[in-house]
Amino acid sequence: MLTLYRDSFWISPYVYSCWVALEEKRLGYDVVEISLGAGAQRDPAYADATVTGRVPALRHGDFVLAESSAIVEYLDEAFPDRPPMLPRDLRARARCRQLMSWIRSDDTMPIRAERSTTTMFYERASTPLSEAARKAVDKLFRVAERVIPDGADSLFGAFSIADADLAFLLQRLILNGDPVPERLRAWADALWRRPTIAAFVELPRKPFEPY
Ligand SMILES: N[C@@H](CCC(=O)N[C@@H](CS)C(=O)NCC(=O)O)C(=O)O
Repeated sequence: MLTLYRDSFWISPYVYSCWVALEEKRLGYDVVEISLGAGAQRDPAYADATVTGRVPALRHGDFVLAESSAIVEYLDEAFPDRPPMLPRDLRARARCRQLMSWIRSDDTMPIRAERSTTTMFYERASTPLSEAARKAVDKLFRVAERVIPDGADSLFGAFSIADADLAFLLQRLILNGDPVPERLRAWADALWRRPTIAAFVELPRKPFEPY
């Protein structure tokens, strides 16, 4: 009943969020590759079905949805008996949504550009961070310090998709050898060992072809 449309190299952070949510919920699903290099996201059938023609997308029966945050929230609501990916508490859920949006916002763009996901799963970055990226990193550390409770392994008392998203952003730096405060590094490394997340990291990947 469920199909995840994913990028060819498993390097999309947005595919990652959806895949982790599907795995955490132990939902059965098929996977269909959309080759961004070949422009498959612009194929009329895909573009029409997803409305916005972006990857990832989720098919559930005859309903197709794009945008990773919308997909994860849909999965929570469509399968309420499975572990939630957003906290059930009203304010924690709002904070989780805030972090999901912020992690995808312009504030983090220099980090995402200079420590792209190819540097996580293929070849490490070879250039130091620019001034703009260092400022973005400083803000990321301030945000992470505020939201990660001391000694806790998750932001809201149980795993949520914001844990997965924030750990992924921190791992862009950690994996590339950029300095990260010890508390944040330990937190992100512990999440990187979480079975669903470790399974994503270890997915077989074909050789990368730039697109
Ligand atoms: N905000 C979207 C971002 C999705 C996104 O940027 N997808 C990229 C691949 S990682 C894409 O579809 N690029 C091709 C295009 O926009 O034509 C989400 O959270 O799902």
